[in-house]
Amino acid sequence: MRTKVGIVGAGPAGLMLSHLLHLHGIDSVIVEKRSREYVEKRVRAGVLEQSTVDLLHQTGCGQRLAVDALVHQGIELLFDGHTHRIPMSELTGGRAITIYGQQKVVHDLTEARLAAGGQIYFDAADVAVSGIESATPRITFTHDGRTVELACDIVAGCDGFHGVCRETIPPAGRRIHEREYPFAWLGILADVAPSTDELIYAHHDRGFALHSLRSPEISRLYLQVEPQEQLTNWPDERIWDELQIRLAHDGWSLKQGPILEKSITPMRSFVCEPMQHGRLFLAGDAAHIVPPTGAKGLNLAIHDVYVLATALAAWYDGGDETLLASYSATCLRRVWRVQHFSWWMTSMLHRFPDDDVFAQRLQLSQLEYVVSSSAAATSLAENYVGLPWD
Ligand code: FAS
Ligand code: PHB
Repeated sequence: MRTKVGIVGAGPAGLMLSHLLHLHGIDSVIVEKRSREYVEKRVRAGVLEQSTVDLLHQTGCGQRLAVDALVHQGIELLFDGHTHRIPMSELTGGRAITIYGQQKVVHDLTEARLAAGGQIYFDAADVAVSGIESATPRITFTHDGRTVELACDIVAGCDGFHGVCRETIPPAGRRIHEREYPFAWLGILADVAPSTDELIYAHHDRGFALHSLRSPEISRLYLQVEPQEQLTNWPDERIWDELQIRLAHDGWSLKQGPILEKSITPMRSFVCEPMQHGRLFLAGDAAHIVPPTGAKGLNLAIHDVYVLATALAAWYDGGDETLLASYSATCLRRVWRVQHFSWWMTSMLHRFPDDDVFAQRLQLSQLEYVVSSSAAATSLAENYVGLPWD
């Protein structure tokens, strides 16, 4: 088999890249190790930046989003028992966030690709990438019992943090920068109407908590837990009890309901530099991981593939290689801005086990400053809604 761009991974990065390439008239094939059902059911991100939403609409994938999504113009910070609203749209000239589950983004993009005749090999096994330093890299895999060899001009590694593509870059050709945080997030999806109109980020002595949502009927909530915590230690009752304590504030109550899904996500910051090697280009979680406190992972993946698709179009249309050559540098500028913002939000809101009173006073002082200074609130707001793309 042969295609122009072989894409490993059918998550948001791989699907959006294939969709954008199609709009540029560039053929691609996606190779995904999981089933379509598994990929579309994975509960993950929920907050879309303004630029991500704009791209979905501009490229014809925003129909369901326009109906089902919730547009939010602010978030709440809760500390010392009081909430403080950050009026983000007011501070950023009207930019907003949109609440729309990652599963729906993946479903909409999968539908769009298949409707346009896109080729996605789900349930691919033994996926391997080779020849990335040659002009004809290959992706080999097993599908329906057959071994398939896919010859490409370009391989896009969109296979997430645990994928195989990053490791095909020779160790001498890549530098890893990372931070492990001394906590994880326990996330739940609950069949209960949200108890808030906008997201509440809570700083508490017992640890961070977040009240997010998915729809007027479904709530999404998170708790900071120990880094190696096991779900078996967290029966539903204990989860709700802890959320009640950490989210409590005057004149407000948290509604509880059946928990539909729960998971624990470790917290890390991770960057692979550079994000390209020969004919291999990494995008999304294959190249970088951010702590979800800034709601950035999915949005950063979309920006990567927007840059890559634009660079590939310039190369195929006119032989201009400059954008491809600067792909990694272009993406890393935003990656490090988003890494810093995600680290800053995480450092300000979480309980660090070895923090002394001095450190806790610094956190509270930072929070007080952010909610009382227009300049500080604007800095949080413009990063949270997403800085405009270059
Ligand atoms: P993805 O991991 O989504 O997709 C990679 C795809 O590649 C997967 O479908 C995988 O099956 C496939 N793959 C892997 N290895 C392969 C191989 N060898 N061959 C073929 N295919 C292979 N971000 C937020 O903004 N907010 C959140 O609340 C949030 N919560 C998260 C919770 C969890 C548990 C996790 C793991 C991540 C969370 N994230 C969150 C980050 C997440 O949304 C990612 O940023 C986003 O999925 C990135 O998309 P992709 O880069 O496409 O990677
Ligand atoms: C979510 O709704 O899943 C969500 C919202 C904000 C975050 C992380 C996750 O910072």
